Amino acid sequence: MNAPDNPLLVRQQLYRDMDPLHLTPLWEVLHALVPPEPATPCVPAHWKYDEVRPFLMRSGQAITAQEAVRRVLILENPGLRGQSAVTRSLYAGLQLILPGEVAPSHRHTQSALRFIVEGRGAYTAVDGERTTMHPGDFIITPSWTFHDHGSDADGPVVWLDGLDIPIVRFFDAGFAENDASRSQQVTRSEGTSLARYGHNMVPVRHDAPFGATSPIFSYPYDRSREALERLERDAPVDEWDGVKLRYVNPLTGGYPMPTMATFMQKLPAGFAGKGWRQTDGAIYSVVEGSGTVEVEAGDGRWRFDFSPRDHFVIPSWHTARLSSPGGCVLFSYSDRPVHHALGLHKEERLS
Ligand code: 1HN
Repeated sequence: MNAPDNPLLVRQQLYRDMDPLHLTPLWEVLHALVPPEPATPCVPAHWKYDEVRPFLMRSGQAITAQEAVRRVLILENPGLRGQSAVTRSLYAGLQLILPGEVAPSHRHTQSALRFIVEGRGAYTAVDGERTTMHPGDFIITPSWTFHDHGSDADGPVVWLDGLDIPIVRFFDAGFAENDASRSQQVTRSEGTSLARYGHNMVPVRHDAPFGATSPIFSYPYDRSREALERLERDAPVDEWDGVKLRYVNPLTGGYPMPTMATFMQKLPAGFAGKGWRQTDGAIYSVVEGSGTVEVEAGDGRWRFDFSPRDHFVIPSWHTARLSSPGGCVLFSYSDRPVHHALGLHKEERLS
C-alpha cells in the first residue's frame, strides 16, 4: 500500500498539514471529552495535622503575615500539583496568624470560607464588622467584600480557607484590589449580622447585603454542635451520613455561597456507614473525634484513619464510606451549588 491508500498515514498527514491553522480532529479525543462517567485527575488525599502543623509553625518563622499578605500552606491535590487546587473546582489552604499580626485588607471576586481549626481570639473583619474566631466556627467572606484578619490571641490561630479560585479562574472572571487602609474601620459592633439574620428572624425591610451570599458571615460552632448532639439523641440517624446538616442562607434557604455548599455532621459512636458517591468532590475538616474513611474508584482503594484537625478530600464519583468507633464531628464543603445550578448533581447511595 502506498501512502495515499493507508488510512493511518492519510490521517497523520492531514493532522500535520492542518496543525498550523490550529485545527485538530475531534475523533481522536471524543471519548476523553465525554467519558461514560466522571473521570477526574483529582485523587483521594489525607493531610494529618500532626504532620502539617510543624511546617505551618516554620512558615510562621519564615515570613510575617504582613509580608505574605496571607500566610497559607496550600493543600494541593497530589493529582493536581502546581495548580493550587484541592479538587478541579476548589482551593483549600491552612492559614496561620500569630499574636499581634495583621493580614491586610483587600477584596476579590473569589468567595472564601474559613473554618477555624486551632486557637481562638483571632478575628476577621468583613464589610466593617469583626467576628472573633473559635474552633469549629464557619465564617464567610462574600465575593468583593473587603476583609482583613488580625490576632489579639496569645497563641497561634489556624484556619482552613476554602475558595472557589479554580471556578473563577475557569471563567477568567477574577478581579482583586487592595484596601486603602491595612485594617478596616469597624462600623458595626460584633454580632450585629448574627442578631439580624441568625435567629430564625430577619429585619422586616431587609435587603440582601451580599447578594447571593448569606448575610450571616459567622456560624458559631456551639450552635451547630448543639443541634447535631440533640438530633443524634432524638432523631433517626442516616445510614450513610450519620447526622448531617447543611448550612443555609437564611434569606433563601439555599446554600450560604453561590459556589460552595458547607455541611457539618456527627457520626455517633460505633457508626459504620454505608457507601455513597456524588458528582461533587468534597473537602473534610475533622473537628472532634477520630474515624476512618474508605474510598474506592475503579481499581483504586484508599483508607485514611483520621484524627482531629486532619483534612481529607473525596473526589467526584469516588465511593466513600465513613466509620467511627468513638464518634466524631466533621465539617465539609463542596461545589454542589454549581452542580445544582447546572443540573449536573448526581448521587448514588449503596445499600
Ligand atoms: C485570600 O484572600 C485569603 O483573605 C486566603 O484570607 C487565601 C488564597 C488565594 C487568594 C486570596 C484570605 C487566599 C486568598
